[in-house]
Formats: sequence, structure tokens, C-alpha cells
Amino acid sequence: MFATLSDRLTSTFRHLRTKGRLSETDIDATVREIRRALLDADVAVAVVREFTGAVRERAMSAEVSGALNPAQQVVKIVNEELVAILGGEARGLAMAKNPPTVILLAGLQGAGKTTLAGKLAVHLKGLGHTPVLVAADLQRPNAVSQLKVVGERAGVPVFAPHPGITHEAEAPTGDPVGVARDGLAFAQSKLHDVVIVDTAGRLGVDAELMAQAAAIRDAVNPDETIFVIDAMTGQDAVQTAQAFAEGVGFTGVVLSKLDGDARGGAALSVASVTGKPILFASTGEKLTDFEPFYPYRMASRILDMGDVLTLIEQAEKAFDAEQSAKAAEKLLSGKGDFTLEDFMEQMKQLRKLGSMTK
Ligand SMILES: Nc1nc2c(ncn2[C@@H]2O[C@H](COP(=O)(O)OP(=O)(O)O)[C@@H](O)[C@H]2O)c(=O)[nH]1
Ligand SMILES: [Mg+2]
Repeated sequence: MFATLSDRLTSTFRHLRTKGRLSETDIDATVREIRRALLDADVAVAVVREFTGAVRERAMSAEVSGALNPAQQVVKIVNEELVAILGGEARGLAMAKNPPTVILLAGLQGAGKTTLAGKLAVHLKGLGHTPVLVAADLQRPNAVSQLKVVGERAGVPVFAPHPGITHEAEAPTGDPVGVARDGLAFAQSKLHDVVIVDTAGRLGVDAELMAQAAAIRDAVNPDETIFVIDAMTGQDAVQTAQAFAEGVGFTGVVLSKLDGDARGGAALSVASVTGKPILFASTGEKLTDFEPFYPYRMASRILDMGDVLTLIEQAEKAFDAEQSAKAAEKLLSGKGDFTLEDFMEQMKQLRKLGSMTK
């Protein structure tokens, strides 16, 4: 995933000069290339606009740094803006103060909800929790038995009072809202501290699906409603996310199928468009193909310039240290030319050190 985007961005940076200053023409040309690369990767237009606007403005006002050359400065800015559209800070699952924590999974059919239920269960078990899965998808053929298999693999119980359907032609029976509610009661009585509710999806957004998901939400009052989106979805991802945001409301996003080789940019837009953080990434069919989502790590994976970013960090640190040493020398020499400006500079360096040790 993101291989093409990575290549495009990297080649954009390769053209940047490493000496002197960047002219407005340089910056505009670079921003144009970045815009094209993002659009070609399916990043949503609004997100691209915001992103390139921010990069241009920052590159122009060139937070001129003595530590970095112009190319490095642009890489640093692009990296930081990428982290920002990916949601900024990483965040883990919100756990209820009074267990059980209820996690509701929502998303289109095939998005990876049922698989995610198992992945979350393995993840939470590893953290010492005692999750139970609740089979509230009574719509998709074999959804209940699929969840049972997943639960067995994950080594967690599955609450499945209704068998669901086994064939497309069968009309769904049973009440998914009731199953979800009973699942919560089951967890409470058996002292499971996390309840993961698997729900039905549809091939496309439809009102009935939204109403059902919303009714389940109201019945179990989730601590997290997770919108699962297939990263291969393409441009539709953003619209689907918006429909779920309005129809059900969600607190976090999981990107699934990040192991695929699609362009994936639309999925990258979801955090930015909905303002909800990406909590996890799913990277395969196995229950262990799953990882917490760190915007910073994903950004550097996309930029594929880990070495350059490390270099930038080191150059900045070295430069800071040099500046501090110079100021200290001035102060210690006692010649009285330690100015207010030097003092301010010292305070700035100190503050940076503080934020580094946080
Ligand atoms: N390659 C890949 N396949 C996945 C991933 N997550 C789920 N799948 C597969 O996608 C298909 C649909 O997943 P499922 O969990 O049933 O989706 P649901 O309809 O939302 O419950 C299944 O064949 C899964 O094995 C993933 O991260 N990577
Ligand atoms: Mg399912």
C-alpha cells in the first residue's frame, strides 16, 4: 500500500535544491507535484487542498532554520502535515470506567468487521482483558458461524443465541438489537470486561442498515463505535465514512486491508474528513495481522524517507546543542554581552528539551 505515493513524493523531493533558499517558483512547482501525487493516490480533494495549502504557506514563510537545508525543510513540513491529516496523536481504545467496555463495529459488508472482532479480541486478551464477541449480524449468510470460528481462533467466547441465515435466499429472522442487548447482559453476568458487537453491513450505504446500526448503538450505549473501512475502497471511502458518521456516529476508525496494493489515499482522508482518529490498522487475514495506528509511523512509511527524517532530527538536535553551547560560552566568559535575545534563545532551547523528554 502507498508504494506509488511514496515513489512520487520521494522523486518530488529529489528535485529540490539543497543549498540557498527556495524561491516561490520552486515551492509552487513542488506543491503542484505533491498535489498531483496525492490526487493520483485517491486522497480526497478537500484534504489535498488543505494539505497543500498548509505546506505551501509553511514553506513560503520558511520557518528558516539554520539546521536544515531547503530540501530537508520541505520534507520536514510535508512529514508534519502528513502526521496531522492522519490524526496527529495516536490514541488507544477508550475503556469504560465501569466495565464492561462496549465496542460496536460498523461498516459496509466485506469491510473486515468480523475479522476485526477477532483481532481486537486477541489484542485485548493480550492486555489481560476477558472479551466476549456478540453475533448481531443476522443478515449476511453464515455471519454467525463465521464469528464463531473467529472466536474459537481468538480463544474467546461468542454470544450467539440466533443462528442467522446460511443462504442468500433466506429471509433474515431474529432481532439483532435484542441480541446485542442480551449480549451485554451476558457479559455483565459472566464478568467479561469487554463486549465486542459484530453488526451487519450492506454492499452500499442504505437507510435500513443505518437505522439498525443506530438502534443497536442505542441499545448497548458503546464506549467505542468503530467504523471499519476497507483501504482498497477508493474515492467512495470518504462518502461512506461521512454517511456512517451521520447515520450512526463513530468514535474511531480502523483501516483494514492495508496489506493490499491499492492506492489507499481515500482511506487516509477519513481521519481528516471526519475528525475521528484511526485507532488500528488491519494488515491481513490472520488475527495477528493487526497493529495500533501511529500517525507518525504511517507518515514516515508513506514518505519512505526514514533515514532522511532521522537525519533531519539529528541535524536539528546538533544545531540546538551548538547554539546552546555558544550562548553558554558567552555567559560564562562574563564579558557582559549576554543579551536578552541570547536569554530568550536559551529559554526556547530549554523548552524544546522539555518537550523532548516528555
Ligand atoms: N487481505 C486482507 N483481508 C482481510 C482483512 N480484513 C478482513 N479481510 C478479509 O476480507 C473479507 C471480509 O472480511 P469480514 O471480516 O468478513 O468483513 P465484514 O463483512 O465487514 O464482517 C474476508 O475474506 C476477510 O478474510 C485485512 O486486513 N487484509
Ligand atoms: Mg461480518
